Amino acid sequence: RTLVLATRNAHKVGELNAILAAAGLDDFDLVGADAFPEVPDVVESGVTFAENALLKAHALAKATGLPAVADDSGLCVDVLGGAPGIFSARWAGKHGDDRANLELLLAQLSDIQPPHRGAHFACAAALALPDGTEHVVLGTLRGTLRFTPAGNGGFGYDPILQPDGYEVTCAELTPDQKNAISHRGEAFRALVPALREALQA
Ligand code: ITT
Repeated sequence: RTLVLATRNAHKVGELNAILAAAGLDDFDLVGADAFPEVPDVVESGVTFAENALLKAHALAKATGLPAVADDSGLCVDVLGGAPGIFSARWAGKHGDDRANLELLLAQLSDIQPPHRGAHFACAAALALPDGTEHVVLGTLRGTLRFTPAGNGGFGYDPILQPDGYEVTCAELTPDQKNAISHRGEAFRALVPALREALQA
């Protein structure tokens, strides 16, 4: 059985492989969107994580005739009213420039003192089937934003988010530790029953 992963973000692919394998879902081939270069990227025109995840999953399921999963995710900062949110990957202008995005955000928050530095990661995990059937679930990870980055693990804003109940940032956790508590782990574990059904069909 083949499941198509509607993402070009290599960090997400790595985390998803580990999350789904740990959930006991390892009897299928996970193929990335890069295996279908003829399928154009969708415009992420939704206004929520769920809408964008569904747009990405449906586009690939329709184009390939295979079940497709997508992840739309980001960091939502309390004092910024939830920004960067769905714009997290291009907050500083250039899509996927993690370092610039993180530095701009830290600069914007330089005057904000605890306890006003609360934020959460959010992830919408979507599954779409070629017949148009869809499932979407959300996961979150709540924490506090540091003033300076710490750690080399993970990606994106991981070096500045310290999860509630931890003294380290997400980038200082091991991959397994991060996946066990992360927004992505929570969302994709909730999607597992629908994934099993789709893969057995
Ligand atoms: P695809 O659309 O191809 O999946 P993308 O990187 O464009 O890849 P998104 O639009 O969902 O994906 O943006 C996700 C951004 O949110 C990502 O670039 C990070 O800045 C941030 N982000 C998401 N999950 C994160 C995590 O686990 N740790 C740190 N930052 C994360």
